[in-house]
Amino acid sequence: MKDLPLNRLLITGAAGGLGRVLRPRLASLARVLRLADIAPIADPDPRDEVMSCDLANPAQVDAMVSGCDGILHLGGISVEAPFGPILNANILGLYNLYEAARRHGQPRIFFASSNHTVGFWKQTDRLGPDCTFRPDTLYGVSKVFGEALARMYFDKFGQETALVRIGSATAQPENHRMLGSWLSHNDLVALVEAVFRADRLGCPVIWGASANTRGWWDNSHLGWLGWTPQDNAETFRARIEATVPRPAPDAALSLYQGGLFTELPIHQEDGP
Ligand code: NAI
Ligand code: 15L
Repeated sequence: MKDLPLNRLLITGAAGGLGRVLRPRLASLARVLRLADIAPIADPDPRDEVMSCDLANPAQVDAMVSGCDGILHLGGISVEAPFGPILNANILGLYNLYEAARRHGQPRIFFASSNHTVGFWKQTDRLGPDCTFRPDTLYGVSKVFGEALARMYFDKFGQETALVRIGSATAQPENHRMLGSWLSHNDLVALVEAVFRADRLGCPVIWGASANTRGWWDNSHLGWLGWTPQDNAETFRARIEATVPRPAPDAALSLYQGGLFTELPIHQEDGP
């Protein structure tokens, strides 16, 4: 375990939902946070560095990664979308990021992958780290690409990455599906810290979920990481039962781990 493990931690997607949650809570990880996004970043801390960067632009990505010894990669398209933006941000963007990392000392990477890499597994299935991918969207497919790319850079060059298949990282679980998929903000912060404080990381698959009684994912291969989620969506079950209509048993929200994403169409560039 390292005390202050990093000199400069890059946070991509820093203007996004999780970026805004995590930024103020990671001060103990690095001397400097470098915040990057294609969108404007509101209210940075005065000690933070702010950079505008399109992940699809290799020169901008190179400058963004230069001088960083850790990368929290949150940036990109985070839901289903037409293939063009996904291709640019999540596929070309990942390639640009890993090539820049290779040129700049191989900073450790926390890759925000997603449960939508395995979304067509049933909620009655229990998954370990070696399960078959069953992506439910082009978005999920792009995260499968990201995991495969990271694995190749590890096997070929020793580039360390945490492949974190985040479930539903919200302040509280919001529906019946999230009783299985929820990742609390506190547990996410603790996971980011564990990933960057570990002496050695390698390239593990990590299920990004709290200790949910109704969870679907097995993290028992991660004893060495020192991350023990503390929260449990079950705490909110009574409120959800009382306030959120229970979906029909044969509805996607009840059947599949990826929920409604399994039902989404292939979005066209200028169509629905
Ligand atoms: P978000 O959509 O709020 O934030 C993503 C950020 O990436 C945005 O600020 C956006 O401007 C930026 N971005 C998009 N295209 C870009 C480009 N071409 N170049 C540079 N920046 C670009 O997403 P959120 O919720 O904060 O999630 C963060 C990451 O975690 C995403 O990669 C998402 O796929 C992943 N994730 C999130 C989950 C959640 O529950 N919030 C669940 C599973 C995965
Ligand atoms: C994700 O991958 C998305 O980024 C997020 O917006 C949620 O939809 C989450 O998965 C989820 O499955 O709840």
